[in-house]
Amino acid sequence: MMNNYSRSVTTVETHTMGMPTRIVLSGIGEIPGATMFEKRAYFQANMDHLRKWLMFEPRGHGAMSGAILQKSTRPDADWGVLYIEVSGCLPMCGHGTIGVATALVEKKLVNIVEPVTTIRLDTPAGLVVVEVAVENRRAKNVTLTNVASFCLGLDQTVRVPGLGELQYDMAYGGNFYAIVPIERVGLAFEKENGQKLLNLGLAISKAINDQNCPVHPENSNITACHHVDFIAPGAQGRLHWRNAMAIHPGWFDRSPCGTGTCARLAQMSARGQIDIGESLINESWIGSQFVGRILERTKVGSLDAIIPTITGRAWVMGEATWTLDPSDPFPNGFVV
Ligand code: PYC
Repeated sequence: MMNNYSRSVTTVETHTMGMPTRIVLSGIGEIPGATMFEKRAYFQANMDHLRKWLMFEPRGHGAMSGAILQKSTRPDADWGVLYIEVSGCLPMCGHGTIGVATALVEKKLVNIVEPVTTIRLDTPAGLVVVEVAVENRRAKNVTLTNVASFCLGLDQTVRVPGLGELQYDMAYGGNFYAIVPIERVGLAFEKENGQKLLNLGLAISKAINDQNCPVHPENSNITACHHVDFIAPGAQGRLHWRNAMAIHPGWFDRSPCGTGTCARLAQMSARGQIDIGESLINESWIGSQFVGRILERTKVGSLDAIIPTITGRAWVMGEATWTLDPSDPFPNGFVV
């Protein structure tokens, strides 16, 4: 017990295009497991109270997200990362990776090279290589090369209670995404429709998981869809899109969603709508943007896949020490 507190954790607080990442630097220790995927499984089974403590109210909020730094489990990476958020532990998180890379540079936790610092991250979904533009020791734009992303199925059909039959595409970019043109649910991309879109997103992902649950072809432990991507055209031509990313248990990503942008690139590639080297401008519910590109084509099992890159930026907002008083009635936080 330190200073009468039963727990003490230090964090760097960043936001990536509006979306927070609370990055744990110390206080959690080494999570057991030989790989980051095993560490994620151990954490989910034995340490999930720490996620709730850091993500839920009153320390977090309904759209909170974070990352726990670990020693890398592989010789070719600099740091290991476990992604946490209100919905659980993600295999991979794009905005979180941009936040982590920015914090590693600004806290000088990697060897800094100007104008570009390369950081190799060991994530539960695989190796993610990040290039951070650095000027005068400060992080600017971040480009990450994500894990192989693929389209699992085009024109899938699901019966959604209260909505009827709905067609969607299912794609993976580090998490599974159901991609739905917003007009199919009869709503415009307007703030006033936010709650309706969130409710529909939850109903759609539940129906998909009940009727046609997606499973990663190379890792059957990566399964289920907790993200529904309602898409609408943007104003700047065929490669500018807006997205309302509805995420379990009921919030929109404030960033354009990095893994969602990768899934969208894979789905657009499967539809012949984007080619290697072209730039997709993906815009979030709050108007912030990532640029996504296809670096190369590959395979995941027998499926056509792509290696995508995402470019965005994060800002350090502060640092914190989070403590737990043994008499605190909400040691695991709460959800309203
Ligand atoms: O940026 O990959 C992402 C993400 C996933 C959930 C929230 N953000």
